[in-house]
Amino acid sequence: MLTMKDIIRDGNPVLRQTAEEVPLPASGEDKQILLSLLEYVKNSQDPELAEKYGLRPGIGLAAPQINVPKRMIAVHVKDEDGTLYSYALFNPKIISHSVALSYLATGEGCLSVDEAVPGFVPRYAKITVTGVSADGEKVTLRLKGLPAIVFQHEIDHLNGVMFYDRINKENPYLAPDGATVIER
Ligand code: LHY
Ligand code: NI
Repeated sequence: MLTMKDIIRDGNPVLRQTAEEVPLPASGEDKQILLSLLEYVKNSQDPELAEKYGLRPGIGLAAPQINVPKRMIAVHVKDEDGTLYSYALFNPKIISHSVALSYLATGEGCLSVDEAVPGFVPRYAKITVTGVSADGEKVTLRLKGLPAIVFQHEIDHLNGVMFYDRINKENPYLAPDGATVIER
């Protein structure tokens, strides 16, 4: 079971690497790693388990954050209607996206970044993501709102990008033109 001591912190070069594609069909070891990412996120949202093991609550996690430079992510989050998006994917890819942008009103945080970094993080408002589940099924997801933001945050980790790289340096709270604000 993963805990905070397994999570690599900002400054470690693994977070700036481009992660490798996972060869498919996945090995048993890669499947285990993938499922452990999802398990962390789920456990971290359970108040008893989070307290017991000192887990910082999260809605997404990427393999480089546990020192595995491979293209794997997990997301466990509800949208504004209460629909749960719970996915663990190998080789997730944004195959198309809107021109329109959105951003979280509260900004973003990261399980690998201990301090808060203030500012809006521009993201695509809508994305289509493909990937492969732990069972080897091809998955295609059309996402907007918070789930779209989390997937973009996690896929960024696979490309060595941190959320604060996307914050405007001169004016961190500059709202992108015509962007939708997302409350969470
Ligand atoms: N997890 C963040 C978390 O709190 C993801 C996140 C995304 C937070 C968007 C806030 C906004 O679950 C990670 O840092 N995973 O990489
Ligand atoms: Ni992160």
